Amino acid sequence: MTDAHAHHFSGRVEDRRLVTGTGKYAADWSLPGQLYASFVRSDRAHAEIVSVNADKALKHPGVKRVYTGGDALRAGYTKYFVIVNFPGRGGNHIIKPPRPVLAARKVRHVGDALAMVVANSAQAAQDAAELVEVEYRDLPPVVSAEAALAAGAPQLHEEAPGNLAFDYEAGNEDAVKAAFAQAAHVTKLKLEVTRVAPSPMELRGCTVRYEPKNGTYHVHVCIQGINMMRKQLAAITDVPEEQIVVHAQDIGGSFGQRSAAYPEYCMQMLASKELGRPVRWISTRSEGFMSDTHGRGNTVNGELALDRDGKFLGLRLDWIADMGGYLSATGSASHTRNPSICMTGVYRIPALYGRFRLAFTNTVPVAAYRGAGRPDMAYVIERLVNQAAADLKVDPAELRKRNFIPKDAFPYKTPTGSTYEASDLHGVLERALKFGDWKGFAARRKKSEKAGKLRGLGIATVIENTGAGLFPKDQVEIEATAAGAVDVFTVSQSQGQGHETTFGMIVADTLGVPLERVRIRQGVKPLFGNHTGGSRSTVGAGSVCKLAALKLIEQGKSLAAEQLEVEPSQVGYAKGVFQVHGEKKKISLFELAAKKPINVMGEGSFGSTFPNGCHITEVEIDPETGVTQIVAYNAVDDCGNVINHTIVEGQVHGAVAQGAGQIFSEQVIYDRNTGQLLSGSFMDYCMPRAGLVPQIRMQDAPLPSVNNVLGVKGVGESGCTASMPSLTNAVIDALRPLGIQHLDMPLTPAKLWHAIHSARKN
Ligand code: MCN
Repeated sequence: MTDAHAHHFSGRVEDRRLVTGTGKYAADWSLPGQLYASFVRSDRAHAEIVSVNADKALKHPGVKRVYTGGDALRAGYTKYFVIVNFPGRGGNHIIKPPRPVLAARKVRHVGDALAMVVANSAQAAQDAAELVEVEYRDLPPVVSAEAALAAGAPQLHEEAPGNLAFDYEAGNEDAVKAAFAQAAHVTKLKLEVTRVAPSPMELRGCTVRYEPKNGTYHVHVCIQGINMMRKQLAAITDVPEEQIVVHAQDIGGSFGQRSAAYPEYCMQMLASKELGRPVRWISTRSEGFMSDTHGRGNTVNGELALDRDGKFLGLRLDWIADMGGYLSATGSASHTRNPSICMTGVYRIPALYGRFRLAFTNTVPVAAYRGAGRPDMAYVIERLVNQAAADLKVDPAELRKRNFIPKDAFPYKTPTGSTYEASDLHGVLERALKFGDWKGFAARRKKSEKAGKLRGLGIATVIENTGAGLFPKDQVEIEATAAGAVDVFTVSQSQGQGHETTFGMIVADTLGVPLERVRIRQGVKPLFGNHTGGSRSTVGAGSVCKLAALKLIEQGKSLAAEQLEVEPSQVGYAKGVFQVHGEKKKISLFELAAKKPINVMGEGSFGSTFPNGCHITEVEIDPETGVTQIVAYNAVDDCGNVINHTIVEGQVHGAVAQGAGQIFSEQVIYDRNTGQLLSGSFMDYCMPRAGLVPQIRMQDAPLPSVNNVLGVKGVGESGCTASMPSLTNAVIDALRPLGIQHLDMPLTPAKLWHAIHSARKN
């Protein structure tokens, strides 16, 4: 490799390892003597299991054992963990129907696993799985949440009458009623936030080894953090957390999807213990589509009340979320409390009320997906605001300005109980309007018109909460080693976010040592702390990296003082060297560590931070084909102090691409009559291509958070939150002259072509 290349790869610490094929992913764990599992999955959306006959499969060469739902029931693996631990409307509690880790009496979605074959090779396991004979008694399926909640719908779980898993509310219903009674105008929209398949590059996989000596399960799996995985596996299997060791090195993307302890892993635990050998399973992509959790899936009726001057008076939402056939750990919180935290958006809206109903349907369970409810909420608010601007014939940027929470009102307590710590919404908007040349749009639209194209201008001004988390504090351990390295131990887990670089930078900067000396070690020590999700890692674990490094300096000072034979108070520290004030006597951090490693534990807890931003976009639609080109994407984001701009920009690019993918092409589709998954491969599930988002320009507008020592706000998800409404607003802006007020995502060429042509006929 030439120096020029070496320099290129030095952008992120982890990149050389990852792009030279020396990363270690779930499928790279290969254990001596391992057996292979393959799952038999339901080909029906909803059915009773009459019988499962494994006779032929058991006779297949190499097969060790076939497990069925009865084994899952006998083991008692029917409970699970969900984050929702708060009551809903009228004090009701979330309903958690039992879910045997292999379906026992009923299957509830296509892909529901009902048997597991364990064999000497993956091939034998797969072949034998096809020999398992299942007799079903079909039941009518229901695949949309609205239909599932309607009277007379097929019932999924006897514990959940009417398929209602949870009825949640936020805000004040009476205050909203009063606000609407005062309104000069009410804008209404019914909005669909479609169901999507997160589709990380790495396939899901797990290898479990049971250690009989101490009753410990070693679980090698793709995760977002060891603690969340252990907590869930323990909840399902009743194995104490201390007896579950989770191993993971590199994760090939997750986006919320790898946070769950999936049923397969629990069956592998059972089998590895019983068979006395490690059991490995690596998903195929088709299995992934029907068993990895999906994201979003919300149907929302929204109403915004305004006064004569265009001031927002109240917002009312009737929100129905599709949970799929079973509750996932994160889906229920992601579609109730999460969106309600930022229900006021960036606006001063005195009265808010949202009712959130979670429905069971005969589909794959839904879990957190990049943004976990916040993009959905931002989409709803920002679509309503643009529609209100159109209704009142006001410039959408102007309407926003009139309603922004002013800078001097921060910290701002919202009607749903959040406290936004610090934002400069007008400042960010003004910058974005310039960056996106808002004023010059009319001329550009004319030019497009001449070329026979419909041009639209989109805007979204959004805010979301990042940070906090399930575990009330984060711990980080730092050790300056005899070998001259600084090892940083954390239980957060990068899935592509570049923590080895940014956490390394935080520690290196605080200690004043070169970045090359710092090594981030994820999940190898059982510390307390949160997994990587909710864009919380930098706010949480990142801040603790700083605190721990400061502690290391303090501890180093007393050790240096002993060596230099002075009082600790006489020792100063800079750039890796302890020196006596006003004297030449000194010792370096690594000289000191060479005598004895210096080890400290840092910890801290930090509240939510509220990153915000304004994304201004432009699209050009060809009315002859319905094809949309994103011709400009200008993002201004306030994620507080920026640790590494390139990484932040990369996070925004990636999330914008995911948002654009959902708006223009991605969608999980089930057949309404049969419940079959129609988008079960990349042939019919349309991932965004690079050409969809040709150029994203991004500017930082940092206003430091006051909630943590780094002054950071999270950034990992904000690109989804802003891009979905901004791009939709751009498309609708292009179509509005034809009388089109709204179209639901995905805005495919076919959908746009039909809309344009039927509008022109009328
Ligand atoms: N960062 C920074 N300065 C800031 C804020 C963040 O330099 N002010 C850096 C961080 O140090 C980190 C990255 O940006 O390297 C993202 O940080 P943060 O916002 O703290 O988010 P997390 O690290 O907690 O990542 C979680 C977030 C989520 S919730 C999803 S989903 C998501 C995402 O990150 N999944 C991803 N980005 C992803 N990126 C990749 N490549 N793969 C995924 O699965």
